[in-house]
Amino acid sequence: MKIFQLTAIAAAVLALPLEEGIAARQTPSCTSPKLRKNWAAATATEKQAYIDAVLCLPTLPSRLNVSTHDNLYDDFTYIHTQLSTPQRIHAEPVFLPWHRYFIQVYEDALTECGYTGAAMYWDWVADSGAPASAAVWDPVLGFGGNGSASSDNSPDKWRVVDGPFRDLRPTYWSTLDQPDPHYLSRDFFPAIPQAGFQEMLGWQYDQSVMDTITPLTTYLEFRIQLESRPHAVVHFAIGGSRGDMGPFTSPNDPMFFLHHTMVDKIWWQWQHDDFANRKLAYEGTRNDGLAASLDDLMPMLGLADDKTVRDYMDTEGGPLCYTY
Ligand SMILES: *[C@@H]1O[C@H](CO)[C@@H](O)[C@H](O)[C@H]1NC(C)=O
Ligand SMILES: *[C@@H]1O[C@H](CO)[C@@H](O)[C@H](O)[C@H]1NC(C)=O
Ligand SMILES: [Cu+2]
Repeated sequence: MKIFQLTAIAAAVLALPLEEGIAARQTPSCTSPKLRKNWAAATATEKQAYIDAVLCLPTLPSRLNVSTHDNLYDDFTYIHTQLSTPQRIHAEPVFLPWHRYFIQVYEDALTECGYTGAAMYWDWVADSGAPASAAVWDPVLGFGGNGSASSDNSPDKWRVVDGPFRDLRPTYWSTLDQPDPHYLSRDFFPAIPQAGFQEMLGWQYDQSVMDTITPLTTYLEFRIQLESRPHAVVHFAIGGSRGDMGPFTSPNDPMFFLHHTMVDKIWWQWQHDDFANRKLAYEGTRNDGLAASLDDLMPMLGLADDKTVRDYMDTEGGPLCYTY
C-alpha cells in the first residue's frame, strides 16, 4: 500500500512538469488579438498617440552595448543594418518572419513609451494611383512628406522639413562603420512624364501587380516575388538615393514600420487564404546554403531574445497576438 502510494505520488510529481510544459506550449493565450489598422483609417487620437510614442523612442536607453549610440531609436537601425552585412535577413526565406518579429519588438517598444494601440500599416496598394498624396505623409497627423535640399543637412541627404519627425536625428547612414548623424531624409521618386513614369513608381505596387503575387501557392515563390518586387520598390520610391528608406539603415524612417506592417499583412492574408496548409508554410534556401527550417533561430542581437521561425508563423499564437 505504502509503496503503491509512493509510486503514485512519484508518478504524479514526475508527470507535473511535463504536463505543464505541454500546456504552456498549447494553451491559446491570445484571446483578444490586437487589430492592426490602416493608418488612413485610424482616428486622430490614435495617430497622435502613435506619433508621440515614436518621438519617445530616442529618449529611452539603448539595449545594446555599443559606443556609437545610446538610445533605443537607433537600436532598431543598428540591428537591421548589422544583420544585413553580411546578409542574414533579406533575400532568403527568413525575410518575412524576421521582419514580423522585428515589427513586434518595435510595437512593444512603443508600448514602453505609453502607446496602447497596435502597429499600423500604409496600404500602398490602395494609394498606388497617387502615392505622394497619401494620408501617411500628412504634415500634422502623419509622417511628413518628401525631402528637399536643406542647408542644415549633408548635401547627399534630402531633409524632411515638415511633420512631427522633422527634428529627428538618426545616427547612422547606410553603414555602421562611422556614425553620421543627420536629419530624417526622403527622396520620393519623381514623375517622369516623357518616360511614362508616374510619381513614386506606383504602377509597380498596384492591384494588378498584387494579382500576380497573391495567387502564388508556394511560400518559396510568394516570398521571392513579394520581397523583390513591391517591397523593394516601395523602399526605393520613398528613399531614392538621398533618403533614409533606401539603404539598410532604413529603420531610421518611421515609415519603415508602416511599410513592413503592410508587407506582413499581405503575407498574413496569403496565409489565411489557406490557413490549414499555409500556417506553417516555410521553405527555401538560406543565404548560408542550408535548407531553411521552422526551427531556425531569428537573431535580434540583444535588442530582444532570438526566437524560432516557428514561433512567429501564427499571429494569434505563441508570442504574437494580433490580426488585420
Ligand atoms: C560592454 O562593452 C564594454 C566595452 O567593449 C565591455 O567592457 C563591457 O563588458 C560590455 N558590457 C556588457 C554588459 O556586455
Ligand atoms: C521629391 O523632392 C525632390 C527634391 O525636391 C524632387 O526632385 C522630386 O521631384 C520630389 N518627388 C515627388 C514625387 O514630388
Ligand atoms: Cu529589412
